[in-house]
Amino acid sequence: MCGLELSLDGGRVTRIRGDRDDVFSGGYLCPKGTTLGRLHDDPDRLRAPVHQPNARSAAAGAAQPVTWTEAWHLTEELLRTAIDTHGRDSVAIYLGNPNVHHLDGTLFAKPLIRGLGKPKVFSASTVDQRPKEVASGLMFGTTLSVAVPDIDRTDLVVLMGANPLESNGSLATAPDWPGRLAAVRDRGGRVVVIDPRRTKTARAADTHLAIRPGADALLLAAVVTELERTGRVDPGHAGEWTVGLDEAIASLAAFTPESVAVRSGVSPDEIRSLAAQLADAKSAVVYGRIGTTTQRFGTLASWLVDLVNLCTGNLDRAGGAMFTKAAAGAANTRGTPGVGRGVRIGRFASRVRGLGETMGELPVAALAEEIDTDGPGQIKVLITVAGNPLLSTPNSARLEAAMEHLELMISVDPYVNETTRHADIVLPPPSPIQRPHYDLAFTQLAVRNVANYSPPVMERDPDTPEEWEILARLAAFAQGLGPEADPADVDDLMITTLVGAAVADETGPVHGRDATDLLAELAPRTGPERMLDLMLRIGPYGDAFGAVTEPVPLGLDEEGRPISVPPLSLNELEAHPHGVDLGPLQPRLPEVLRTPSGRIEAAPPEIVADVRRLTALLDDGEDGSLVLVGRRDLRSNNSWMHNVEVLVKGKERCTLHIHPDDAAPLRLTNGELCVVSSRVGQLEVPVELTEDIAPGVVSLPHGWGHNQPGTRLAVANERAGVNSNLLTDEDDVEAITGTAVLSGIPVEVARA
Ligand SMILES: Nc1nc2c(c(=O)[nH]1)N[C@H]1C(S)=C(S)[C@@H](COP(=O)(O)OP(=O)(O)OC[C@H]3O[C@@H](n4cnc5c(=O)[nH]c(N)nc54)[C@H](O)[C@@H]3O)O[C@H]1N2
Ligand SMILES: Nc1nc2c(c(=O)[nH]1)N[C@H]1C(S)=C(S)[C@@H](COP(=O)(O)OP(=O)(O)OC[C@H]3O[C@@H](n4cnc5c(=O)[nH]c(N)nc54)[C@H](O)[C@@H]3O)O[C@H]1N2
Ligand SMILES: [Mo]
Repeated sequence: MCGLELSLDGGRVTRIRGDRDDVFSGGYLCPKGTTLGRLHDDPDRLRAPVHQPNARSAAAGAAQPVTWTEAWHLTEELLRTAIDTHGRDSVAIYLGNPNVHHLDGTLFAKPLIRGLGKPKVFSASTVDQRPKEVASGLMFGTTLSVAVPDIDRTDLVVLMGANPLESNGSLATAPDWPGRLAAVRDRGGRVVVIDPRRTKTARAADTHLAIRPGADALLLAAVVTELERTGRVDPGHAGEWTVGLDEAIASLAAFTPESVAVRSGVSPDEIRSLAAQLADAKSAVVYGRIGTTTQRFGTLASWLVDLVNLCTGNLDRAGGAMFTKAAAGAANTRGTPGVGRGVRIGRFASRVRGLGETMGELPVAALAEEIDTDGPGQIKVLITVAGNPLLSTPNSARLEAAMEHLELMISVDPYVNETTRHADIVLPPPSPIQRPHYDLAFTQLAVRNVANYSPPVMERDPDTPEEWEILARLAAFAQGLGPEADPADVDDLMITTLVGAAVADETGPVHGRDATDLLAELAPRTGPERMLDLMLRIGPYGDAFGAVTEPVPLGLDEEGRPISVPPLSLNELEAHPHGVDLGPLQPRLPEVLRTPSGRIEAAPPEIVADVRRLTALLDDGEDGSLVLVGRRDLRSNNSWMHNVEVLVKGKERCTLHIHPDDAAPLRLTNGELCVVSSRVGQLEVPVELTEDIAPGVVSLPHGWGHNQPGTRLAVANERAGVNSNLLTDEDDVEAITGTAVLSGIPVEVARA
């Protein structure tokens, strides 16, 4: 989402800078953005498919490059045979994080899933944000109706379980968090960070509260109760559109600043002060991120974040938590404004453990058992797209062992890494600078309404497919259309279906128009760009294929003046390479809602039922053992940018952070190796003593643990680190969504 300015000389990137004219990022850039050229040039990045015969046997490692034509024939045959032999219900797909970083994955994962029949779908979302999506879905009606902090106008921001100064934020798209947080303080506002670690973000804040891992729901529940006790509950205009608020507040009566203090590690005075500050501030917002979602009370904590914002009158107001209105692809801009079908969960369950579905997916914590447990419906065929689950999901050792039960594995990925080394065939996408970009996912979570499109900067290598073509071909193969199947047919079918749906949609801007005319207007574009053009044109700022000719009103700017924008289409975005600014976030209630009641559901039954489990936590005395949390650092990106030298050089980063008070009785000194063990596994890692972590808590970053046999990652393998998910426990999942608990894992630490 940061605008980049690339300088090229011949076929090489010679410099990358932040685009100073970018309407959103204004020249800001993080170290990863500057390395796209190196990523492009990385000799280990696959330019051609590889075939790995016997990938999962002891004889693995014999990777052979093949031509694309060979790859299509091989893949088609392997997939067809496997489906014939084991049936469609033996097929699973794992969608990794970068699928939401480009149009191909965002738009063509669905046709691939359909083509496969009814595969078991897993994704990185159930080791990440699923609790927030479900809480938002149940409250507001669609899962990406995530209220984001209006950081540029707020007077008080409370960041929980988030370290945007290292991560650049998440579920709140805002280039330049350092600058934006500094601006809050410069204008007299305050920043509060709630994190067991004194992070870079915490050091830049006014207040840091070192909470015990997993206690966020307790703390927030006590804030609600305190607001109620002091007569400070006032939802403001959002109240008109809310049902169940009294019930929600009543369900939390047991949680008081006193009752939660011991378990949360935050004193009653600090909790009361936090509640008072939130109520007193002209505007305020609580923002919760991965520390609040990948934990035992993730959905409760995510719900409570919005409940506190609601109770203090900060939901849907400037400086509070607001809803982005994206230019394309947002479910909360489709259909009848203000009402919808809402979100249901648990419509089916996993075979072995009976974990419920969310958003059509099963929790990835159940992936290994679905592969290694015999019986009807056992997974025999696994397709991974842009994922590295062997480093990113809990109890990696079990998943690793499960691999040998697979009959076929196909990976779409640019690297032979810890996961894809097990694939029979790896199909690589083009590099990031060889593809167009529009961020369909993260524009929906942006702290300002923006739209920005960039064409490919470099041509693709001759005869290599775009990633959407790979996904479309896999879909066609799975449907039995043969090795010569044309991905363009899948694409044409998709766009015809989408246009058909648009003209049939009585609530949409092109209802009743001739589909053939619209398709002609979208020509000659194809693929994701054609779909994007459609989505923009029927979107909330769209030209509706010529039906809208006047500027589209955007509400009011920061000075209260009305603003507008020419109607959008992809042509319009192409004419504005630095992006189109659609103005500050605007109040969207009740139009944003898609709940059946047409109201904010403040007390969704699925969530309120889980409060009982939280009550039990009050009496859950701690046994004094250490608990493990994660961390991110600026020059990293989950597991996959460690092959770029400038991002990994320097001091070892994969270390166990431990407080000196905890290290002393264990006789651990800085830099020495220790053994960390949990219920499921153990590992050895260097110790780093630091007072920046709360006593009783230790921290390891994730995404390391390279140097596995058969991988092709020369740089990463030199600085392998250890895989923290050897310690996380696949049986430890959040109750409502099945999201893996990655934070607050009981561990033992000893000298190696
Ligand atoms: N212990 C612990 N575990 C965690 C986390 C944690 O905080 N602690 N965080 C979790 C989170 S938030 C996430 S999102 C997950 C991530 O989990 P995953 O998505 O499984 O892992 P990544 O490391 O992001 O791997 C991305 C893969 O995509 C490939 N790739 C990169 N670009 C492209 C592309 O354009 N196309 C294709 N096809 N492939 C591409 C890379 O080579 C890599 O193999 O990890 C989770 N795991
Ligand atoms: N540099 C870098 N940037 C990234 C990524 C990366 O790997 N590296 N990954 C990207 C991805 S996929 C994501 S999802 C985002 C995540 O973005 P963030 O959510 O900002 O991620 P983290 O930096 O892991 O911050 C989580 C914080 O939660 C704290 N924490 C752990 N347990 C608890 C708890 O129980 N309660 C509270 N209150 N805090 C807790 C941790 O100490 C940590 O500081 O980052 C994205 N950006
Ligand atoms: Mo993530």
